[in-house]
Amino acid sequence: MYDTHALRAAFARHLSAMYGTEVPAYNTLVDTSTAVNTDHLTAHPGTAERLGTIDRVTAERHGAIRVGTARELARVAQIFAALGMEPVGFYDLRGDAATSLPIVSTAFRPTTPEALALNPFRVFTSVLVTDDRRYFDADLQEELDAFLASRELFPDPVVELAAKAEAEGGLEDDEAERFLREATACFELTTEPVDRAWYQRLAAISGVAADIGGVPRTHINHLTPRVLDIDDLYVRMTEQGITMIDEIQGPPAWEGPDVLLRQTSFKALAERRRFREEDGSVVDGTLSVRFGEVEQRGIALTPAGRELYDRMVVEVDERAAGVTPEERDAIKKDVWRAHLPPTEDGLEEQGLAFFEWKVVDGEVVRTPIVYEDFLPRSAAGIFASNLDDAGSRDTTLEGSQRDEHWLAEAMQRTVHDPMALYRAQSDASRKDIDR
Ligand code: OOG
Ligand code: NI
Repeated sequence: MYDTHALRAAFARHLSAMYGTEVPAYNTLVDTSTAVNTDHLTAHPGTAERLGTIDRVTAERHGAIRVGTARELARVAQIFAALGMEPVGFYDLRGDAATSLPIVSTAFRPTTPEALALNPFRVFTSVLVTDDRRYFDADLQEELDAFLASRELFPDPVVELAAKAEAEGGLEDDEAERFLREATACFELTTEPVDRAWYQRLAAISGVAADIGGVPRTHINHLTPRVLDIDDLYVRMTEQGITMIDEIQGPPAWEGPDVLLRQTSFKALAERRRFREEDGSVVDGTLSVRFGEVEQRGIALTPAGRELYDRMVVEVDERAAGVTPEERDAIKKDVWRAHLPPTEDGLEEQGLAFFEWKVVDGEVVRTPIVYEDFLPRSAAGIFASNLDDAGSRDTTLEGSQRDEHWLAEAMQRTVHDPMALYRAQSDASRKDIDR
């Protein structure tokens, strides 16, 4: 019998094995991440595991997928529910970024500290907004909706098994193995030909729209290991000849506590795909849409801390317009030192970060709560830096309405508020020590 948590851990392993055969640079990234973590633990035995045990961090991955419709989103939500992964948070990546990103997103992940400790696998999941007139006019929307309605990303048998697993809290061995095989296959790169003209029409608007609506199947876009020292990882990947994007997204490296999430990535090599030409012939070609990403996680910030973070990002933007990535990083550090307390005590005193309390050997010990979610700004940056083309859109038109209620309605599931989850974890730990 595989219970929910065993299914999630096994699914993460299956996906990792599959993705490693599709994108060999991913294996290099995982090996390098493991080496960084081992070395970091050796160098800092007292503090390295403060934000997660080495076993959890080494096994930790997040994936990213992109779907086209509310129905596809609901079906993938059912698959994730079988794995104990629930939708958390609403991210709207339309509008503000320089790159055309006609999507909204959520993250499927375990929601309790116990489940996260057993296996923290999460998937950042984006859904195309086909009725957003800034990107798609009425005719194109109609064609796009018809294309999306004609495909089936998640076949009935796998969705039905997922529903059974959710209802029963797991599956017997043979069904579990079938489910894992079939669910993993849903995210394999297809060999079905891509209609080149259709793909290119969408790519002119948005590379992400083409990756979602220009192809007959979906695929895992990236699978991200977690490291304890992303700066070290960046150097080691560069030394191995892998060209990283020129920035680490999110907070800078500094002497104070790590908060939220730092991420960086590299462009995957062009991948072989088959294309159908306008004359009906099928030819070999390449597409470059998948990439490698890595992350370092920090402390979860309270709403006040998050507001401060957002203000610091604005200040960095104002001061760093037109400068080199190195100068931008130095400015980030400056801004951090000017605004953020340099210690966990300071973060707690000012109510900026979430902590929990435990009794260890009769003493009350405070530990930080790790940030388990994503950052819209960093996500937009990761999308943008891995697209060849910014695409196009008409910003004079009104965007269409999307929010967490739309997501919840589409999936018929609760979309959790990340802040409420951290708050509940913190409050529960206080109650335990008060008793
Ligand atoms: C998702 C990009 C965002 C992250 O870690 O912020 C992301 C995608 O490329 O589909 O993965
Ligand atoms: Ni990612």
